[in-house]
Amino acid sequence: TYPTRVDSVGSRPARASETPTTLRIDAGLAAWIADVTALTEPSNVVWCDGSTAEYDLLTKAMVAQGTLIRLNPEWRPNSFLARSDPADVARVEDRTFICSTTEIDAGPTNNWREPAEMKAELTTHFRGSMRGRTMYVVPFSMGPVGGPLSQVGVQVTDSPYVVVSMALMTRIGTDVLNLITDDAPWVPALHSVGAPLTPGAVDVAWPHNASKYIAHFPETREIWSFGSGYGGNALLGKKCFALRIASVMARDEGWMAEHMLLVKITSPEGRVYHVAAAFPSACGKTNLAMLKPTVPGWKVETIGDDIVWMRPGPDGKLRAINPERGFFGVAPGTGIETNQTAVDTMWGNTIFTNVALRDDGDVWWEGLTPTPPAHLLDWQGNDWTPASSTPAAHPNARFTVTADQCPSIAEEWESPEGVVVDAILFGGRRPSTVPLVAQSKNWAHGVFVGATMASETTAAAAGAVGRLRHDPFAMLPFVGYNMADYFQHWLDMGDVLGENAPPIFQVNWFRKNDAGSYIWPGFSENSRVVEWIIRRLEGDVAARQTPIGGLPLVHELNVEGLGLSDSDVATLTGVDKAAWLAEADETATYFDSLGADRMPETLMTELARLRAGLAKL
Ligand code: SAT
Ligand code: MN
Repeated sequence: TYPTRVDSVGSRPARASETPTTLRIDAGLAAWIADVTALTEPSNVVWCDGSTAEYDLLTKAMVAQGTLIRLNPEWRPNSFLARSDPADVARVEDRTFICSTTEIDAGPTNNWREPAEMKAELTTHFRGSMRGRTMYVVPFSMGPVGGPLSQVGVQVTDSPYVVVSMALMTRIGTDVLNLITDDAPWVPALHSVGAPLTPGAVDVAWPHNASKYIAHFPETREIWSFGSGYGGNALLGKKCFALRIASVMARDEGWMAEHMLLVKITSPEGRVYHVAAAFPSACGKTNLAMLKPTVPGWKVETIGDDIVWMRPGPDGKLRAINPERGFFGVAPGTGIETNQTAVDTMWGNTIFTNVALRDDGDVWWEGLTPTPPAHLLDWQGNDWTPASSTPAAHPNARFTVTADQCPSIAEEWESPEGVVVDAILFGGRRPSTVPLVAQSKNWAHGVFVGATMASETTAAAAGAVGRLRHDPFAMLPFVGYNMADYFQHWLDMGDVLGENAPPIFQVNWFRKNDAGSYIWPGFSENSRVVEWIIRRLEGDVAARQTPIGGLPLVHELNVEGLGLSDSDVATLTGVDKAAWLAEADETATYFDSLGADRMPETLMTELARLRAGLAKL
């Protein structure tokens, strides 16, 4: 048992002896914890065991403190609402840093800082930053504990909200602690909300610091995050480890860490396929991961909704796991009409952040139900009615829940060796140019398609929404090294995989017509595109070869009953030559901005081929 199970509010200084005595603690870990304790000066240190009792203790304490509101258990058992500070609601990309020794290794797409300088600067912020607070030590595993594709880390945090969120999103606790040894690599992940409490001071519901730093040290595989309590900035197993640090590990070790969902698809004939798909944040990954097909006979089951780690298996085929344990999904737009499965997943044991509170003690957000309740408290706790001019929920409001509650979860979702990837999809929000679906000509062309992805920005990151930006592989904010080198790594993986490399498809659910409305209904109807893709894998349908890839023959794409006009279908399955020529020019400029000397020759050749092909149309 742990000697420090208490969640004390005392101001007793932490002592090194407060580490669990009945467990074997790796000497390197103990030394790091001692250093961090001396630096941040918490009043208390708790080693988290990952038990239900611990979770309950923390949520109770947060309810008492005002950080969490317990929802009406009749509607939403063991569930809570957190209201963040309005200045801490999304990832802060301009405060996210890749600290490699040389700037060129971070590349032009990342904010770079010299590692020693960044550590010196951050040390001044972390000094005493946990005063008056409890420091939690959270050993966590990304992927099934002990699995061949899994990795471990230890997050230190002074936020109990982060601890319970990590408990839902990753595997935490004693099992993982036992894996941390001198000779096995683990990632130290230091986090503080940066709001020390002076004796007698009253805490706020959502402590944070106006000065935020999300810093990554890819060469030493460390994370230092300061000043934010928001998911993507503070749950360090997620974007910071499973994408930014893991992308560097993956490059060095011959695997891939990607911003992808992962699904199992069963055809009417009972054949099983696994598909990984990259989309930027808040572009429908969770909805596609939980797709309820409208096409009879098809079944889609969920494996992951945000991050995929892939590695060639002993048979040479690409195998993938979801390194996470839960979903941190966007609430607004997730509803009974768009994603009933997600709604069913959150029946209980869920933490909601920045959604609205109903008078009956349940939650609501835009899109949950077609009609809003007559009265709510909005995400900041203010009275709200349907006549209000502001949204009830923040556009980046989130639900946090374990994946095993998902009715569509696939039985193999926790398979430690992963599932074989049969196809890879790339998508984004593209109102123009990009067709509904196109099959890449080969791996190199698929990598070109991934490298040239663009999407309209969303509320998942602080900043303007709806602006088209390049987002290669949906990894723009998540590649922990030079983007051109990352493209090269994708090309290298194709060489390793050879004929086992899965086919790549580009998809776009967001094409608009001249009147500015979406042409494609999306959501469940995306199963029609999934059907076409699987039929391509099976060789059952043809593709019209064009410079942008293989497009569906109009009569082989199932649009029955959707009420699309012939011109709509032509737009969805056609090549807009002028738009693509402009896109090619834009791509040339973009590739240039990534460093002409570093860009893989193969991608420059693909661009030349695209231009030559378009010229002949
Ligand atoms: O970065 S988060 O994990 O908070 C969500 C996202 O932007 O994909
Ligand atoms: Mn994401």
